[in-house]
Formats: sequence, C-alpha cells, structure tokens
Amino acid sequence: MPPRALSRRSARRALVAAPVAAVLGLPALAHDYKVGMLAGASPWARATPPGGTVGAGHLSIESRGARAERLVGATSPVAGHVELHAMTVENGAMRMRPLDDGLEVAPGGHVEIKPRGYHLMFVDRKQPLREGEHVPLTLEIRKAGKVDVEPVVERVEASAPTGRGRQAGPDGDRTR
Ligand SMILES: [Cu+2]
Repeated sequence: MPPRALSRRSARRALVAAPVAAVLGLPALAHDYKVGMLAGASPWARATPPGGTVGAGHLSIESRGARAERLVGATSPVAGHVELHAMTVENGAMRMRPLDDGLEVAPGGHVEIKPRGYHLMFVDRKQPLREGEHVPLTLEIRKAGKVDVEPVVERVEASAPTGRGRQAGPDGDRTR
C-alpha cells in the first residue's frame, strides 16, 4: 500500500478517537460536562414581604451525563451570600439547615429544589424581590462549572413556578 493511503487512514482514526474516549469515561474537557446537562430548569423565587432580610429560590437540576454531579453553591448580586438549605420536620415544626457539602445529582437523575424540600436562601438580601422581576443567580456546579439562571419572582404565597424563569438550555448554552 502506498504510504500516502496509510497516512490518510491514520488521520481518520485520530478523528474518531475523541468521542470514543468520552464514551469510555476517560478524562474529558470540562465543556463536555456542560453539554451533557440541563441545569437550573424552571427557576423561580418568592416575592419578599416588607421587612425581611432573606428570600428563597427554587429550581430543578438534571444531570444527563454518565457521572454524578453536585451543586456546591450559588451567588447572586441581590444577596450578601446564597446558602443551600434543606427543610426538615422536627417535633412537628419545620426547620431548615444548611447543606455544607452541597447537593448531589445522580447520573441521569435530577433533584427538585422546591418549597418544603430544598431551597436556595438569599441571605443578607440587598433589595426586595418583586413579583415579575428576574433575579440574577449563578449556580456553582462541581464539574459543569458556573451556570447562570434567572429565577422569575412569583407571588409571595406561590408554591410552584409559572415557567417564566430563564434557564440554562439543554446544550448548556447559558453556561460559562
Ligand atoms: Cu433557608
């Protein structure tokens, strides 16, 4: 076989090597994790009544990848800091506690951050959350990196989203 044909074939082999590495779970670039997940679907927050200094945000996170993911934190310009909290019932009373290690999302699974379960707590809130406005929120996800979402503010008594929040797309197009 002439040398020219050999080199063309080995070039083609090199081209298919990268996707095969991803399928086998070999080390891949961070971008691959972003493409494989939908983060922050249907984000929303509750309007805040006058006088309070906190607020709560909710969303769902889905991992379409083959590895577990973890929401490790979040930041927002409307709050001094954002904490991930879990609600539990103790002796008949609702209590909340911070999740210091974040929240795991199983491979192919999803978690709902919703009222009476988990929530993102806007601590030292710097401005009221007004119904109809969007809150800038950056999620910190261990492998995917930073993902910007914009929860829409729903009524103060809302218990579910109306779907007006802006979310990261299925291809991670709002990730950075
Ligand atoms: Cu809380």
